[in-house]
Amino acid sequence: MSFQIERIVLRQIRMPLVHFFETSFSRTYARDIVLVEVVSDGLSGWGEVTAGENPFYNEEWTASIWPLLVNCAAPRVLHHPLASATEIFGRTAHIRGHFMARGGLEAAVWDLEARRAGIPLARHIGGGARTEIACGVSIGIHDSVEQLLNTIETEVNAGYQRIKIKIKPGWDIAVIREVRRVFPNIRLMADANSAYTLADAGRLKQLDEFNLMMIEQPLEHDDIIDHATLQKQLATPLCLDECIRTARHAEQAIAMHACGIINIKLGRVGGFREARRIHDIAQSNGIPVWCGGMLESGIGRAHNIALSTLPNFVLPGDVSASKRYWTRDIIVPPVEVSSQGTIAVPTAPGFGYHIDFDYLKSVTVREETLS
Ligand code: OSB
Ligand code: MG
Repeated sequence: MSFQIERIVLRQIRMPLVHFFETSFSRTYARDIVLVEVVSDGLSGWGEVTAGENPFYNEEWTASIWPLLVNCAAPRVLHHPLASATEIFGRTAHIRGHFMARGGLEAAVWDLEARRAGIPLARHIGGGARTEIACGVSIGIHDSVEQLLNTIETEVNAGYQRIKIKIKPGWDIAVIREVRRVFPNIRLMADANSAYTLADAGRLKQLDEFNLMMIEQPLEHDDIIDHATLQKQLATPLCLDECIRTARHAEQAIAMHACGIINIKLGRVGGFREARRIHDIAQSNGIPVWCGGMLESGIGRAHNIALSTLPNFVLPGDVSASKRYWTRDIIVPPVEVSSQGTIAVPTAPGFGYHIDFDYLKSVTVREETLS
């Protein structure tokens, strides 16, 4: 049964992080997040735009989202008869890049469609076979190794199934050596967020001795070819994040043996349609995937849980408990992680949590209704 989006409500929220999060490219103390609500026939679907506060992870940032959605994406979606949420990706495909802005809108329509069908989002996207997902944590760069070891101990004791630490030149070999000395048996990986070049191959090769599950995106954010050259020199599998923006990129990276693993982020690839295509291509080539995170509020977190129920999400992802980031989340209940390091997949229609409208209102700094 076809439907139309009658109204789109954009909201920007501002929420402080419990603890700053530092990557090789920046330190974040508070998040500025754009949320997308789509309305049809008295039902709402919700999406989250996963762009950061600065255009440092990729070219998008909080300030680029609003004009992109208002001027370019929303007019292509409002009041058009839709047979299915899969059409949204194509309706905005004339826009070059800006996958996070488009993906937030796309995901909202998937959520709406799941609610119209009265089924959980996980099932609606073709997943939902699992009742729980496996969780890891992403741990930022700390001021000292001692503090980092404390954080790792906290997360291991909380039950998380793998630990990812952020690295950059000068916060890499010696730090990982110390982490391995103290935690010889944990499932451990490192994420460089493009902080190295091929000239650092010798340095990266030294990481082979630490039995890492993978090294994530060591080289340029838009590179696949140098990663293939590097992969030949390393025993440790590379995992690609930033440079896999489309299914075509995934195909090319796999064909070139540029990686052994792919991190799929819903926003980075423009939503569920492309995320599923990348998932399927990886699966048919024997490449495992896992779900990455972008310090999401509960809405983005819930979408990541749904995505993680697809069958080839076989490695623990970066989808973790709300309380690691927020003193209070905008959804109720917050996302909780069991002592086994798992999240129970919600069974209610749509993304499966309730929005805490009182709290949402109190953190909203900008709102606009498009109709
Ligand atoms: O590369 O995975 C990344 C956060 C911001 C930008 C990039 C990345 C990250 C994370 C955080 O690693 C994962 C999370 O949301 O917990
Ligand atoms: Mg990453």
